[in-house]
Amino acid sequence: MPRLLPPGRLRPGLVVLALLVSVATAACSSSKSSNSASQPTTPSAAATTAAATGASAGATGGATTVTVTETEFTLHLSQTSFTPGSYTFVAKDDGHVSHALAIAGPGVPTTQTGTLDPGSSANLTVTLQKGSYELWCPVDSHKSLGMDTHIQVS
Ligand SMILES: [Cu+2]
Repeated sequence: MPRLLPPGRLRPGLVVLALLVSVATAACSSSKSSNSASQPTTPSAAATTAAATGASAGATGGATTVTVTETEFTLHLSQTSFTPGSYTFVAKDDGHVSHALAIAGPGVPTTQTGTLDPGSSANLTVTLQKGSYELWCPVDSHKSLGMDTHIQVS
């Protein structure tokens, strides 16, 4: 291997380090450059199509936000009438103990937030179809204590 640097000008340790770095860099770039997905797809076109489809279907665009206020031991939803579409449930722990929010129903396997401390909140975005969905607090036995409700999407 030819010398890359005049040995007299650098301390041996630095030369070794420089060689190691260049070898590592070469190995890294050669292994990555083979056939990694350097394919810049065109998400803008897809987004445009989706937006157009949504508009023709009469959707408002983004998800509808529904606030779910959690206290001991009830759930209060800011709206109770639902049509199919995308919804973001904002779970707000307005109580004195930790809560969380779970939802399940057609097309939505059980999905839940992490545990919320009192005063905090978390989002749960799901796509609702026609049918019945259940929302509940999965913490301890809160569900059986009353933190359980069903919504009808029609
Ligand atoms: Cu709870």
